[in-house]
Formats: sequence, C-alpha cells, structure tokens
Amino acid sequence: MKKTVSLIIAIAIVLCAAALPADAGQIGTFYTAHTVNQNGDILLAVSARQNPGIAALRMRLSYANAELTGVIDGGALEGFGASQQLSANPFTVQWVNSASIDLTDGSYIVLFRFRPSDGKTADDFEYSFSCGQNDILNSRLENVEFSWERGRLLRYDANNDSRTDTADALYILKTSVGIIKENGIITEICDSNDDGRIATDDALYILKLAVGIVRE
Ligand SMILES: [Ca+2]
Ligand SMILES: [Ca+2]
Repeated sequence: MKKTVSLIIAIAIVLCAAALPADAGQIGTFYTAHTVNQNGDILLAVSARQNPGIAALRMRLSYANAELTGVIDGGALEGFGASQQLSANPFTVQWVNSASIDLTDGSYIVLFRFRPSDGKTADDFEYSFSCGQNDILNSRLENVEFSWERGRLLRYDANNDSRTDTADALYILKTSVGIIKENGIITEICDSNDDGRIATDDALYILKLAVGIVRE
C-alpha cells in the first residue's frame, strides 16, 4: 500500500512537472551583455535564457552615443540589414530557428559591434531592446511577457555561462578543428591573438587563462 501511494505521488509529481512549461512558459527571457574589446569597440551580445516556444521573433535595439558598425549572426538571424542601414536606430533583427531548437543552450543569437561616437567613450554607451506580442512571428503563444537581463560580456566565454574556464578552452578546441561550427561571434569574443581566426593556439591560451598560468 505504501509503495502504491509513493508511486501515485511520484506519477503526480512527474505529471505536474510536465505541465509546468505550458503554465509557466509565457515569459521570454533574454540576456544581453556588453564589453569593450582591445580595439575600443563595444561588443554587445544577445542570448536566450527562457523560451516559451517562440521559433521566430523580431527584436528592436535602440542605442545612444555610439555608431553601429557590425551585426554578426549567431546562425539564427534572418533578413537583418537587408532592408535597413546599420545607421537605422532602432535597429531591427529577426531570428528564426527550428521549433525543436529553443536557443537556450547558451549559444549567442547575435552580436552587435559599436564604435563610440565622436567625443563619447564606451562609458557613455546606452542601449535597450524591445519586442512585444506582435513580434512573435510563428507561434500562437499569447500573453508572452518579455524580460531583458543585463550583464557583462566576458571575453573568452565561448559557452556563454558567465565564466571563463576549461570548458571554454575545450569549446574553442572543438571549434578550431571543426567539430563546432564557428559563427563569427566566437572569433569576436575568443580570438586571443587577434589574427582573425580561431585556432588551437586560442584554445591553449584560454586553457592557460583558466588554470592561471597567464592573466589577461
Ligand atoms: Ca564559459
Ligand atoms: Ca586566433
């Protein structure tokens, strides 16, 4: 009898857990993080932290005190820049992914590169993102609330978990030999010797960084 009750409770817990995404999944949470690279450029990366089932979304970036100089696709953007100039402000991007991929695996969706405006510094840079229900393009989801979290973009954080460690070195090693597809964003963030490509020497540098042999 005790075993039966335990089994029923266990099944109930599993069923409740399975039901949770439908009930609690109406929040789309994005993580935006920026930093300044060695060239004085501002890098601003966007990733998804919580996706209630959106497979295509339009988002608008408004910014001040900087010029947008590059938009680098993490592999899910569609149509950005085709009908607008980099000077467009707000700048609109649209990401599209397979419905089976929710983009919350830590990969970067898009990275924006800016140059501070004349007379301004990176400290003056301001930005905000917006999107709403009408920007969800291929889902019947209703009443989705969007939340934007901010942080600091860490150089060499290839897997986007807000720390630089041996997992990033391994990620870069896999990228350098083609196991993980390089998408341009990784080069912007993890090219340690600034030679414009990701190679094993970048993986080795990040490994040394991770174990404290070198410091940035
Ligand atoms: Ca990391
Ligand atoms: Ca390199």
